[in-house]
Amino acid sequence: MTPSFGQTPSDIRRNHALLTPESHEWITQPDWPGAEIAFLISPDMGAKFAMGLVRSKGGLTGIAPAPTGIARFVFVLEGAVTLSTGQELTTEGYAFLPPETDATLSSPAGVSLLLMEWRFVARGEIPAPVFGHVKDIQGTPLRGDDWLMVQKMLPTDAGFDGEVNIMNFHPGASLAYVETHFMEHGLLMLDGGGVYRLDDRWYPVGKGDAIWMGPHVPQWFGALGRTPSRYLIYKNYNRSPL
Ligand code: UGY
Ligand code: MN
Repeated sequence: MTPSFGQTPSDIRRNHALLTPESHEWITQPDWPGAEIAFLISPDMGAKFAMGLVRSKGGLTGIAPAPTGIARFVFVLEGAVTLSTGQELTTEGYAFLPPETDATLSSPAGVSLLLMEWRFVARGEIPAPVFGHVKDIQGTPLRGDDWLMVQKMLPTDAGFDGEVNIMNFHPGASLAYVETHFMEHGLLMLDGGGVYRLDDRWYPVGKGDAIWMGPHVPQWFGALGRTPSRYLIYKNYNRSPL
């Protein structure tokens, strides 16, 4: 292993953070027997949600649902997951498990997952779980730009308090303007790379990098290179700031 001499591209600021893979701290947790978790984003840094990577060499057995009131979103990065409710998720398959969902999660062999959890803000009835696969989702151009296609993994009706999307950029495509909004983001780069502007800083980013964007942080991404870039992005949504 090459010594880092105290350097890392990871950068944790008041309203945003970049978390690069070589700085991840893998821990065990009683709720996830057989797994190691690297929590990358948490309320301790100012976020209202948690995002982590879960990995297991030997598989997972009967991982219990999230605690009361917590919604869980699981995205398979590598391997396969089965739910006690019968669904099987393969690589790039996902599950949204609203609070009080009675589904445990298992994995027959080595697996790697992205995990998002947040305190669910209900409006009317709590929605049913959602299961799907990225390959089955039709993309739509963002603001009419078909070099930037968005795949929405969750329904957009008022029962949902968040969205999780895959953003697909052709090389050279970018967000049309610097966004500023009160909603937060948790992001994982899935492919490609480019430059992410967060607040008044510009970060080179690539596959495996994770980002937290806090409320109102100015944000912009430009995709670089010869191959498309993709990222998964969570956003609290459909709810007023008050
Ligand atoms: O949905 C969004 O707010 C998204 N366009 N933001 C982002 O990619 N940073
Ligand atoms: Mn945004």
